[in-house]
Amino acid sequence: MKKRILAYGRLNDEQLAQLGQDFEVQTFPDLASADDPAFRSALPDAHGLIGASVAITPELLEEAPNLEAIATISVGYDKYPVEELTRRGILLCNTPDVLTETTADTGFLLIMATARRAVELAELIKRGEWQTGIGPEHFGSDVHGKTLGMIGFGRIGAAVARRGALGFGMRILYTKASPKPELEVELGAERHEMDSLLAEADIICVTVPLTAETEHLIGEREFALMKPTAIFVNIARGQVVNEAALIEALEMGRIRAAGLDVFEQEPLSPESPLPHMTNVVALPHIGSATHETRHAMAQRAVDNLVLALRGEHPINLVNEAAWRSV
Ligand code: 8YV
Repeated sequence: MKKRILAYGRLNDEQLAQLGQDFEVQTFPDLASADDPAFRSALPDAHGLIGASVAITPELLEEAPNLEAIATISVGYDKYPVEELTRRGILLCNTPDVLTETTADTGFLLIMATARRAVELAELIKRGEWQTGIGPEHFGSDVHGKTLGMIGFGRIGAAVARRGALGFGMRILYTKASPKPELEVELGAERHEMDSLLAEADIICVTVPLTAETEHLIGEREFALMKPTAIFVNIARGQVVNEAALIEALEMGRIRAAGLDVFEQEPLSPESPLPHMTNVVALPHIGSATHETRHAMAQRAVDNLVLALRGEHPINLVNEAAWRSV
């Protein structure tokens, strides 16, 4: 009997056909919640899951005794109970590398848009308020030559920093548990303690993964350490930042502006003041959302799942310990 896959991510016909060669595939287009009754009732016979839209809880795993592998179409895996998956010998595969450059582009898009007030000033034209030359009340601040503080210096953080150092002549500071000597040579990056990075950087960009240690890493104390002219950009996860503290820092003018691709609650609640603030550029989590990159991510997830269900080592495995127990 063929193994069964529940596919709730956006896969194209060729990708579905690739899965269909060896496996039985049941699709759940636009699955918004794991509580969906059809999805729930399919779980007991599922050997593989592929998608990114829903959180997989330990309770849900109770209903999936045959599950062997999950391929998430994302690099982040904060929606998955990794320890529990490992305990059960279920492989968790993600999609690093293929989204690095696109997500770094999004970081720079937010840096540029906030520093140069692009969205706010585009709105001004729409309102028919561009009557005379733009005056100092609409001036932005330079990006080139400034100091960029990276909170997180993994693949995506390094790609943002590379754009800053090589394209914009920026000085790069970073905070990370282990030093990155090769990036210190390549980009002249300087490793700092968090507090001195916050105090020295003109632009601060968050790229750390969400873990128990990074939850609310940036809050009232950290915003207070930043320059009043600081621009704060988050392309990681909303929960890394205490959003109430961020709103207050923006409202009180403790920092100048924020560029946000991620929020504590997604989709963002209609009550949130953030997208309405003139000093905020808010995007609906588009970090990796280009045709090319989403295609590459879906393909990587398919390849990972095919390998995992064939008993071969997937290209990207989050929980290596689960492989050893297979
Ligand atoms: C995706 C992301 O938008 O890969 C990640 O971790 O945050 C984004 O690239 C998201 O996970 C949905 O696929």
